[in-house]
Amino acid sequence: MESRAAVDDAALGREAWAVLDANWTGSATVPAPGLYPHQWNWDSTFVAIGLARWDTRRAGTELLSLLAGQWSNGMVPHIVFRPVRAEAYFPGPSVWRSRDHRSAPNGVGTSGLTQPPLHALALWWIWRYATDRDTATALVRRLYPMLVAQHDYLATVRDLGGGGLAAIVHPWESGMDDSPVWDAPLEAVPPAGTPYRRAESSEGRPGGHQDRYVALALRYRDSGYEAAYLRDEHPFAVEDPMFNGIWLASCQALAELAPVAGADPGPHRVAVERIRAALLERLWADGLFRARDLRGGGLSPVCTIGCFGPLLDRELPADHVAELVGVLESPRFMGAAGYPVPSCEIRAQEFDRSCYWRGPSWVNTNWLLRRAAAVHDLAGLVRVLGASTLRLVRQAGFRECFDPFDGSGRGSRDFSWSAALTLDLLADTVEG
Ligand code: 2M8
Repeated sequence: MESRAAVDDAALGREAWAVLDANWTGSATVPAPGLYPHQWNWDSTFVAIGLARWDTRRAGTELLSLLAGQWSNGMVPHIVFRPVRAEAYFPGPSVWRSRDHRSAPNGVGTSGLTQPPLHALALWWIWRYATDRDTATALVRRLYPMLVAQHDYLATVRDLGGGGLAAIVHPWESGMDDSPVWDAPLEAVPPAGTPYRRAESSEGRPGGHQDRYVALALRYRDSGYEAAYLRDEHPFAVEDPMFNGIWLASCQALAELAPVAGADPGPHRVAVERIRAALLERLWADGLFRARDLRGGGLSPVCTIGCFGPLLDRELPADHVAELVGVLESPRFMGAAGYPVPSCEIRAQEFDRSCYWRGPSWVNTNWLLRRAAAVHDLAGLVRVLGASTLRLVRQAGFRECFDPFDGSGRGSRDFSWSAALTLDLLADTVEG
């Protein structure tokens, strides 16, 4: 494979900045040139995290422009469309028709789905590492009520199982679109019948479910994005451990940010306890957290990177932490991959080293697991995850994802979260 092993930290940092600058629109960062010409939700949270130690104002602008797309019911959409090349990505604004919906913002087109709620953790990161304290304080005060509204939406409209967790209603909401965890729940979704047309390259994407992705989006849209429809009729509803683990970590972040915003941290602590109890009661089985299909499928038998999401909870009981880390470090995940962490258990029938979210290693999930290791004081694991992630980008560049066995890059080049999180890892390395 293409090897750039000689790239030193300073050069790597400069290359990362060049990618972020090239993908900067003036108010937000697109995930990659060409393939993703709009602002994506969790991509922007990772970009904000990567910028946090270097440029408070730009990190804040990234989050603010995303939240300009927030719906009045609190939902933060998974895509905020740019008017330029609006239909260059499918499904574009003409499919989602957010402008026709009373809860959607005026003047900006968005999708009707959400993505993992990492926003409060990203804001905490900006606050924690601020280079400009006054800007960070103003930012926390401005964003705090928006994030409270986002969390309220998840706790009400999205608690479709009634057990205290938020359900995703489309694989796109997980951020791990093609994960084999969604294969079984998607079986219950009748395909749209209209062929999925994707202008861009689909290298590394499984073909099987595209029609069902579109069908799900259209059904939800045609219901008027109604909460009652989601509860009673929508055929896809899954409690995902990564989505909920991220939500819990964001509740912990809101509890710390609340005093900065002059608010009471108490409700966020209550939410943390509720989500943790629900994760343990509803998703824990056989030593891992597993996705629960609320439409009848029960707990997923497939183990993926998503199973480790609740490790982000710094108060997760120690025996659960030990079991999870045991699996993570075993040959099922890190132990048999030269370039960890594979997005799916290697021994699983569904594992595919080259297919999006079905095997490749990703910089963002590596970063999340490294953060999880840090909150549990697992210094060795923090070091390994940081070093192996930097080795990936040093050797193959800021690719979208990587082959877990030989480290070669897959998907888009000049991918924003790979570049941004490299900046965060480099800063940590420099700090020692
Ligand atoms: C991928 O998802 C989009 C749909 O949202 C797609 O496949 O077109 C995923 O990797 C997702 O996690 C990411 O946010 C998005 C943009 O980078 O691309």
